[in-house]
Amino acid sequence: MEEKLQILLKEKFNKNLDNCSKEEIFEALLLLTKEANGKLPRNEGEKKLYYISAEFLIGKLLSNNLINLGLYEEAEQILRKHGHELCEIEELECEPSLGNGGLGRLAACFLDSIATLGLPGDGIGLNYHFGLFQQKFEKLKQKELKNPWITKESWLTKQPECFKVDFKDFSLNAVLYDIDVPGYQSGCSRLHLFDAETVDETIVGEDSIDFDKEEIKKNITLFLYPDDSDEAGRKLRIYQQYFMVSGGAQFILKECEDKGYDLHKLWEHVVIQINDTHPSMVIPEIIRLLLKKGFSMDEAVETVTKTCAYTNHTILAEALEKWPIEYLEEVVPQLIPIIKELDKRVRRKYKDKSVYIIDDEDRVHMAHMDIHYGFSVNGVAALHTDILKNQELKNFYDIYPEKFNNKTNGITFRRWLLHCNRQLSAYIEELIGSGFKQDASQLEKLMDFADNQAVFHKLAEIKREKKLEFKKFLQETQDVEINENSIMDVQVKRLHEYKRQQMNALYAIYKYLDIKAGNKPKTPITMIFGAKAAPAYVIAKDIIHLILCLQELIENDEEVRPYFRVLMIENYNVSKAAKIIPAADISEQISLASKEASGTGNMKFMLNGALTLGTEDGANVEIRDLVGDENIYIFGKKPQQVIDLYEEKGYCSKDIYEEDELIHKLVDFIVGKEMLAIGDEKNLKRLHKELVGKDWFMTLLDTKEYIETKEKVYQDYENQEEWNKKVLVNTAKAGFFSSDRTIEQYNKDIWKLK
Ligand code: C3B
Repeated sequence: MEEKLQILLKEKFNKNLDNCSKEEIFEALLLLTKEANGKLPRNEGEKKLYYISAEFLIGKLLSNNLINLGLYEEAEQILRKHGHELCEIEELECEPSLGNGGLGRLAACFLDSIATLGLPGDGIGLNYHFGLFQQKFEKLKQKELKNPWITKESWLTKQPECFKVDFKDFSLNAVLYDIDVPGYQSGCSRLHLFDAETVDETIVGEDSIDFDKEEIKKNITLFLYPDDSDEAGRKLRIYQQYFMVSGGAQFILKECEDKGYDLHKLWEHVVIQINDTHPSMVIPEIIRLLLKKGFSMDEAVETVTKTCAYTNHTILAEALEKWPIEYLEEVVPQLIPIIKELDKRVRRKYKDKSVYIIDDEDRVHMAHMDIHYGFSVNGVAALHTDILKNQELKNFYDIYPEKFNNKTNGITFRRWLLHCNRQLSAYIEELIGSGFKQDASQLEKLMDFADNQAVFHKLAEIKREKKLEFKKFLQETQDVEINENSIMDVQVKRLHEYKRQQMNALYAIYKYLDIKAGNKPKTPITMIFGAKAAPAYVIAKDIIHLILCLQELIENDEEVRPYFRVLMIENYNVSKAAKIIPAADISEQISLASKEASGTGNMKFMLNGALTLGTEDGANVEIRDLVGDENIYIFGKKPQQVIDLYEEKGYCSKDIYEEDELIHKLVDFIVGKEMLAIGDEKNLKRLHKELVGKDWFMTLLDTKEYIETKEKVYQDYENQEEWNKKVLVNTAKAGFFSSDRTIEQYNKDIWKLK
């Protein structure tokens, strides 16, 4: 490898490892890695999976590729010999921002596992030039900027194929850019990203993410989920979705025909996993293409239904897409007769209006189309799937019980342990050998050390080392200094009211006032937030403002600051997650029970030895079942209680606010004189009004119990021996949450690939 690197440096820059820059090493390593990826065998078979998703939050790739190729250690040693550090080189890579949060990151973990398990399967998505926006804090508020990540040294390889995609008034050529996905000591899969050559990056200014939403040819793949608060934004989203699925459908059929397979037996050679409803138009699009090839409608419908499977990732109404049929008519009129025919077939069979595809208001329910015309419907955690079967999609479950199944999410341990926590990974290897790297369930062997003081001690030492690394990173990037001896209490995830960052902020107010009243915590506490809010989500942005105001208040308070700090990380993304999670002691998973479909951050924290403080929601429930009640902190109302409250309209935040003195005080602090002296009255008052007058996600319902439980967690931290025992159990029991397990289950129950 050293020789190869030297040759590359010589050829490209006329330099060698001793006199080249970090940037030059990065480029040479990228070329070397790309070449090594290219030499891997493609995972092939009689039947192939296409995972279609509007998001693939892949993160930086260099180090993970090196790990999977088995080249990381060698590269590290060679560079060190010549005075370079691989961990510094990897910082130079731009992070592709091709996803929002959990759903996109899950898709990336899945590709890693598909490749690792040697399954024939690829991803299909879009090549957003500016991806998800970059977040800046200005005047204690979120500001959005574009996030260009494609450079000449990127992983994308342009393919010769291109496909014509027709819209009502014009057509675009869908060009393919591919990224190789090497498995861990295995073959290779591929991520295919569609793009249009007409896209014009110059229509976006330097200082905002505004652009003309109606210039579709120029903007189609500029941004991920542009602000869809207005009609032009929503239509652009339909353009994007159709661009992806039409390109994807043509590509899939072409691959199938090129291999000489009969399209009448499509399902024997192809399975399409539809990742949430964003790619749902692939169903009518494939039908349309098959009709053009001479299929009868019955044949086309049967073929597609045996080929497509749908994953549901949320029960939030706002995320279950329903497109007005007139929008679809304006963008893709060719699909309308097909969608109407699909709806007609449903109406002929079922009287129950709630299962129709087109409703009384002429809106097309994308999920309904997926369920009727796909062969599998899965939720992403046991609780979530139960809620789908018994509540949200009950009427569908009654019709098609055989289609419903659960696939609890997972994460790739290559990125979320082997790479982000090399120290912990090395120590685990010392204790139980290297088998866990191939088979995560072997982590369970750590239970043999559940009473071993020396092991606890070492785990604590590694945690402190990761805190120090994180401290250094923050110093360099955000110019703040944190205390490595403090408890790191972390909530990092997208900002949404149902995830209840506002409840954590209310706790921060509680703690601030408590310290002011003279109750100093034994061990200092650092509360860390990281979250982007959708640009048009007003209350979410108000919550960010509140947190930044609290941060400011405490930073300037000499009395409180040594004991308690609030810190919001700017532009939280995959790379930052990899630095924060290994340093965390407490993992905040405090969504309103029943609302978080699964969560995957919860799994990353657990694996890295942080204890969960969470509600009975999503995969938290499965974490608790695995580690036992004594190794997790669960609080709050249960899912069924919450569901009942919604159904009976039995929740009134104002009553709690009026009746509970403490809650009243905490909520009013938001608009008290300290805060108004720092923040923007308009934002703070709006948030206050929302909490008292509406509080749709029931923050105040659980606040009291949250405060009590969190106090207990901090107290328990003081007994380090007991604490580190819990830490060990959490890591030991995390094996179940490997995405390799998840993918094996998808394959066994749904895909059936060889
Ligand atoms: C998320 C859910 O909110 C998470 O609970 C879940 O763990 C992940 O998906 C992965 O399944 N989700 C998301 O990130 N974006 C959506 N549009 C819908 C769900």
